[in-house]
Amino acid sequence: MPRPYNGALMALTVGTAGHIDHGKTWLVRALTGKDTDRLPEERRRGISIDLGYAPLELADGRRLSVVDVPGHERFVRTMVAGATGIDLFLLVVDAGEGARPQTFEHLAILRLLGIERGVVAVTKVDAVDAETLELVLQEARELVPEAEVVTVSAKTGEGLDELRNALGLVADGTERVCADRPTRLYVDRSFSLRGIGTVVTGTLWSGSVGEGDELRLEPAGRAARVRSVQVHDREVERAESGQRVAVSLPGVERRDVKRGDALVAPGAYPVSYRLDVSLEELEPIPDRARLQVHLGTGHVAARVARAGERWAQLRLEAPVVAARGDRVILRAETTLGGGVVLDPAPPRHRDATRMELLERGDVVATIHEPVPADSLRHVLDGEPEGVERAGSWVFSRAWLQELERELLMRIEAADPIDPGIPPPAEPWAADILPLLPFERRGAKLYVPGAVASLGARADEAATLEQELAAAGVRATKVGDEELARFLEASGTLVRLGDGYAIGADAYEVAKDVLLAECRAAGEISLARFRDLAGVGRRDAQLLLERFDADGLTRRIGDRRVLRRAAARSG
Ligand SMILES: Nc1nc2c(ncn2[C@@H]2O[C@H](COP(=O)(O)OP(=O)(O)O)[C@@H](O)[C@H]2O)c(=O)[nH]1
Ligand SMILES: [Mg+2]
Repeated sequence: MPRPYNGALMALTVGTAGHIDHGKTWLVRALTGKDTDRLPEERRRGISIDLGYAPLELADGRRLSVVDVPGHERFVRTMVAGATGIDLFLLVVDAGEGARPQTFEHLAILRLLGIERGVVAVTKVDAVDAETLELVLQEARELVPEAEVVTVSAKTGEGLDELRNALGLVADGTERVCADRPTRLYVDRSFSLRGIGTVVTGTLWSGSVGEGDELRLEPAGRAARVRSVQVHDREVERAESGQRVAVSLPGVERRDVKRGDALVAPGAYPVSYRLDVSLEELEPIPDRARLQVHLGTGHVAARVARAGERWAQLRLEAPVVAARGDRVILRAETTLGGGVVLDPAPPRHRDATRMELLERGDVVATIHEPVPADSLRHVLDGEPEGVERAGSWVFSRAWLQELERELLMRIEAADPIDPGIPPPAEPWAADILPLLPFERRGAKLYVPGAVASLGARADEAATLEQELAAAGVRATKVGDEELARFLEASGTLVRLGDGYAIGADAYEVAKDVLLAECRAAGEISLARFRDLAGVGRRDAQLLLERFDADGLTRRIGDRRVLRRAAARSG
């Protein structure tokens, strides 16, 4: 049985930074005895979660973990991936060369990620004269005024103790700020081991992970059960945030998980195509700029929708898992800037006012129209206060009052002949409309007790009634369908097909003709009804169709018979 490993000892991680060939890897090797460029045995086994990581013993026995990243591109990736796992920087500057482009860019990225504490090592001092060294030291102090600058040589070992002490000092004042948040780990590698299955590695950003945990791989939404957990190559019962871990997920296929995926507590984080961020620009980032958003261990193409002076909505080509407060790095050819996530699953519209409120932490003030209560979990700790709730929706009192006013205005503008309006079709309608003093009748909303009235159409109605009376059983075309419907409901007329109508009395007359003939002869034809009623063929046809529709008659070929109910009654 492997001895349980107390990972807390490794809780603080130092990330190296600096221009290529300035001596980072050599310095890490001199400090730790571990060559982070060459780990052939572990590489061959392909299971090490510690690639690039080396333990650093301090004079007082404390240990730090140093991560050294080969190559410029991998620096960016690893820094963002470790954003909550890297606590301190070790910026390495070649004493013979001074700061170079990647020195500046790495420093900018560290600042964008909020990694503010660290040490500058001016190295290779064995190879320069005092004058050169003094110039480079001067430059380093100006570049990173907040950090101690130490001179070292990996070759001679000069200054290594001072560097360890300096790292010990900054470590003293540093506390890890995470993470009673739910479990989140971004996958940096995944592989398959015989007899074990799929294993993923990464830095545990928050929460903990232990055997038997039921987690989820996002954005695919795939369930993942944890069989075992390793920290620095040793089995542990439970790993804590900030640690580098390897998690075996036997139920997951190797091809179903890739770098950039997030292993999270189910439902704890949104999966989203949009991020609202507050921007920090190294270069001006224009509206609609296309760039890469680096977040966690992945990056995704995005378009920038700027809002106000300092905010933007990042519209992503693929969904990501993020949380409020996450840092992102924005890159094209070079690093353009960074951002702090204000809302990891914002509404579709960019809204500078909302972003400003979110940045100030005034989440409730951003709530106006209904949002799913669920969506607030990601920007709010605890329950929202001072807002209204209905069903699963949260909204402001003011919004509800506005809605009521608006609906009332629309009802007042509705045709008095049917003084209702179609209700809002938004998903919240079913939960929220019952709060308002309206009455639902059929498909429409009315003021309670509202009755239809002719309003301005009274004259029109009177004229139509005269026309209908004069026409008798002959059909009359009625252009105003609403008026026809109203007059039918009030018992004045009966509507026929094609926009025709006849007076209600005439309809009764025609019906009597039909009933009498059918009872006598058992059936009636179109021609016979036409002759008996004394109307034209078209009107006869329209009337018979209405009788069919009223359930009086049934059509058989070109004849009609009474339905049973009609045959029995009166
Ligand atoms: N003279 C001298 N050369 C060094 C020292 N450290 C590194 N170098 C040289 O600089 C090269 C690059 O160092 P390396 O650590 O690989 O740089 P990295 O790209 O920053 O990791 C090495 O191959 C050495 O030749 C040092 O302390 N003194
Ligand atoms: Mg290196």
